[in-house]
Amino acid sequence: MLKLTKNIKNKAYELGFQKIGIAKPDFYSQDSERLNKWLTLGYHGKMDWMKKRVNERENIYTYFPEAKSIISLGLNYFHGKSTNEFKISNYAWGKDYHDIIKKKLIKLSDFIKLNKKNVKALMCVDTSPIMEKSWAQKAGIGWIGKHTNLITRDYGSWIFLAEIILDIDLIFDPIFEDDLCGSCTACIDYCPTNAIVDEYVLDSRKCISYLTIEHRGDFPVEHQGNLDSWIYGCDICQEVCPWNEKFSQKSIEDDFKPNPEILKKKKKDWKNLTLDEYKKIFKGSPVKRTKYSGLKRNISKNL
Ligand code: B12
Ligand code: SF4
Ligand code: SF4
Repeated sequence: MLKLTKNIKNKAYELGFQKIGIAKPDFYSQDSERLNKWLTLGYHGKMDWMKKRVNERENIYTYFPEAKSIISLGLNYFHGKSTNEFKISNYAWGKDYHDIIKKKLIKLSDFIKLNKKNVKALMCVDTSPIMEKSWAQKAGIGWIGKHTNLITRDYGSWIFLAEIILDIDLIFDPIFEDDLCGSCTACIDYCPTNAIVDEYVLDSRKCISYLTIEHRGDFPVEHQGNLDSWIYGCDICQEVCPWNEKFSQKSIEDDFKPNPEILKKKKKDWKNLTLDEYKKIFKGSPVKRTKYSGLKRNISKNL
């Protein structure tokens, strides 16, 4: 078990992940309670998919009854702060992380299967109904900050999370028990829409990231014209975090390198963005999630 655990970790580092830890699956009632409270308060907005599979999200055994170990992985994507007239979150400057990470997960899963016959492995990145930040914290990777993102000591919060859940035992890492936010409240103070309604609690309906990426159709009246120059996602609460100011490291992943077309655009270029240009610039990019119509809506709300 120890040898296999070590080999898996070495392979994950070799594949380019910066962080890896192993969590013990269990039903954690506190996570379940917080998730249900969040949904009851309507903080998920129109993300009905958060509600639909709540039974799996709140209980890993409903999603994967045979779960015995959860390998939690972190990939650094940081490439700098946005200084453009219209801003796109730095996680979306390059290729879509879902595709990049999936390829790495397949390689890691194949490696595990080669070392351990008949193992059942479930790969997750973002879209699976599990609470990725909580599992990363339980795997010892970092803590959940007041802005609700998972922060690491050595890369800040600019890391994507992914998991491989196995039906075999591995050696677990100790849970990251510390909360290193201390008395800081920078993320709450600087959020332009007061979306962090309480420490560690986000109301998506007020969050620019939700509005520009997940919300379909026109914006509710109270959020008209309050996008603070963001046209896809928002990085403010992460940019002002002292842990990011101190420990951010440039990503070594070629696929996350900024597309120069995105960074050189001025306000007027965005205003005149055509469908053909959109398709060309955002081929294989996360920005395709909001579609041409969504991006045009976000641009027009910032004009
Ligand atoms: C839904 C979702 C969103 C929603 C809601 C965000 C949210 N905070 O829940 C929206 C669209 C707004 C969003 C935005 C972003 N997202 Co998002 N999102 C998700 C998704 C799919 C589910 C998150 C979830 O379960 N939310 C439910 C709520 C209840 O959970 P929670 O807010 O984390 O609450 C927990 C804690 O805050 C804590 N808590 C609550 N109350 C209290 C009280 C106390 C006292 C304490 C100690 C703790 C505590 O307990 C809760 C349960 O553990 C995950 C992927 C996944 N499958 O997990 C990605 C994910 C969280 N997103 C991610 C990213 C990158 C972003 C953005 C940074 C993108 C951007 N730049 O625009 C922003 C960040 C905005 C922000 N400040 O959080 C990454 C985060 C990586 C990381 N290092 O943490 C994830 C993990 C995707 C991935 N695979 O990498 N996202
Ligand atoms: S992503 Fe932007 S709008 Fe959302 S909580 Fe952070 S600072 Fe506020
Ligand atoms: S800005 Fe401060 S309070 Fe917010 S997550 Fe970072 S350390 Fe925690």
